[in-house]
Amino acid sequence: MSSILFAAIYLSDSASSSGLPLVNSSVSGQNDFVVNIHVGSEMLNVLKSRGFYLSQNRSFICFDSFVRDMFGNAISPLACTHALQVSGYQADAIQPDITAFDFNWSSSAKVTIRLDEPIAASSINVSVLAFFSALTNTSVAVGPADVTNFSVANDALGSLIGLSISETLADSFALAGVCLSPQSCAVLIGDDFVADMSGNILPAQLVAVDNFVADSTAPSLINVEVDMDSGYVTLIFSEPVDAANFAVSGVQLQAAP
Ligand SMILES: [Ca+2]
Repeated sequence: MSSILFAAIYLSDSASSSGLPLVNSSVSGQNDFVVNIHVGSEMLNVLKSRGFYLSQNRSFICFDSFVRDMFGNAISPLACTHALQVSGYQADAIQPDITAFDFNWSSSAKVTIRLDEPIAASSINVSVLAFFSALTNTSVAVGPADVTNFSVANDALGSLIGLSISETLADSFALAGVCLSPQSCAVLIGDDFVADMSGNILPAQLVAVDNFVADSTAPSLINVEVDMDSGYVTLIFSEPVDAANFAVSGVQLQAAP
C-alpha cells in the first residue's frame, strides 16, 4: 500500500469547494479492502485552522488517481465538485495543551502563550489569568482593562496567543516582584481561559515561563516636587524604581541648570 499518492487526496468542507491536499500523513495496514491513513497533527491543525472537518457536515473527500489495484488499474478520479461526505465522524474531544509561555518586557506583546492546536479566538477570557512569583509567593490578577490588545495566530503548529498588558499592570508586576526574572514568572491559568475549535477547554494550570526577556530600557525622571516646610523632595519616575538601590549622593539640588 506504499503506492498511495497522498498529495492526490483532497480534504474539503463541502461538496463544492476545492480541498486541501493530504500531506504529513502515513498509511498503516496490509493490502486489503480497508486502508487506514494516519493524518499527522500538523495536517489536523491546518484543517482545524481552516474550519474544515469540525463536524460531519463539513467533512468531504475528493481525489485524483491516488491508488492502484493489485493489477495496476488506477482508481478513477472524484472531482471536488462532487466530493464524498464522510459516513463516520468522531469529533475532537481532547483538551488543548500549552507548549510554551514566554514573557518579554521589551516587546509590546509582552506575553505569548503557544498551544498545541488551533483555538477559537472568540473563546478567550483574559480575566481568569494571573501571574505568579514563587520567590515572593505573590500573584497579580489580570483585570478586564489590563490587556490592551490580543492576537491569535492559528497555524500547523497550533495557536499563538499574544497579549499586550497595560502600564498599570506592568507597574503592579514591578511593585509585587512578579515576572522580574525567570524564577519569579509563572502564569496561573484559571478555568475557561480558552477553548479549541470543538469547544474543549484548556485545563486550569500553573505554567512556569519558558523564555524570559528582561526590560533593558532605563527609567527616566518625569517630575520633581519640593516641600520646603517638611523638607521632602519627591521624585516621579516613568516606571517603578528599586528604592533599595537608590543612591541619594547621586542627586544634586541647585538654583539654576
Ligand atoms: Ca482538541
